[in-house]
Amino acid sequence: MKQKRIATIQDLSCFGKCSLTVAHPIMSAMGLEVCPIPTAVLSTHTYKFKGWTYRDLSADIPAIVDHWKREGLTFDAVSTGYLGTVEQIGMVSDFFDAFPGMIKVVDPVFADNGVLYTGFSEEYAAEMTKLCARADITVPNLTEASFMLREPYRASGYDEEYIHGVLRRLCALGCKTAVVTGVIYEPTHQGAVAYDSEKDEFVEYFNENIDVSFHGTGDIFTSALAGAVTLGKPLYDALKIAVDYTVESIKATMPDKDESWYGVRFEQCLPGLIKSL
Ligand code: PXL
Repeated sequence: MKQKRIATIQDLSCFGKCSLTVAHPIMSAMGLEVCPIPTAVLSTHTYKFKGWTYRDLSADIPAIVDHWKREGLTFDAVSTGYLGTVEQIGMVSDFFDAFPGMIKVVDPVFADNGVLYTGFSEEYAAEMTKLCARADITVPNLTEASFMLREPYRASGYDEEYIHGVLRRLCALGCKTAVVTGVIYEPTHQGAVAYDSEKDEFVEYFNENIDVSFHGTGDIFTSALAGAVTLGKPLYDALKIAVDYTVESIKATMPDKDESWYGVRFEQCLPGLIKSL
């Protein structure tokens, strides 16, 4: 079988495992040819670190895309994550136009725990919502979903009917499949729930709920999910692969609980991820 090729558009944070430093190794380990477009270079990610550097690479993005077009390259899929600016959201949208027919996975990455990430505005959230509407699969957490739908954020105390409603309303914005992560119906279990609007079908997968918060786990989940979908896995299998890998990575990091914001030990769990394919 021909090797699958995925483009991934997000920042390169030199320290603190997230965005490209997790997406690239994870999807490579899954057997994909990974073609990164780094949107910015930062000395660290922006969560808890102070005084980080930020080199905006926006000007390079259209030039890279033009060159790829001239070379006649094609992609089976594209996966996007943290982007710095509204302008970059427009560039990703142009990338979608430049290479039609790819599977488009968009993780909005602008908020968590009820609030926007540092440096992000309501305007950014609204523009990102439009990009998610163009996706085959969008992967918000419940905070991002609430911003996208302009509904109040519910941290807990919701039920399946509420989550299914959120997913239907996300797909009504335009995306084919919506996946919400971090769903907890009962305190012992956490997982992801998806709605495939073309099949009018809900799919869910839960694993144990480990009551800790580690940085970068959203990017790990989305990388494994995008990799699995690009390999042609059905939605349920892709959710299971991504949830189980994220949970294993969190478990492996328990000895580093006090540095949970550096990122998780996803590297030592790669053999298990490969076996799960
Ligand atoms: O994990 C998402 C992410 C990606 N890139 C940068 C970040 C964050 C979250 O804080 O700061 C630079």
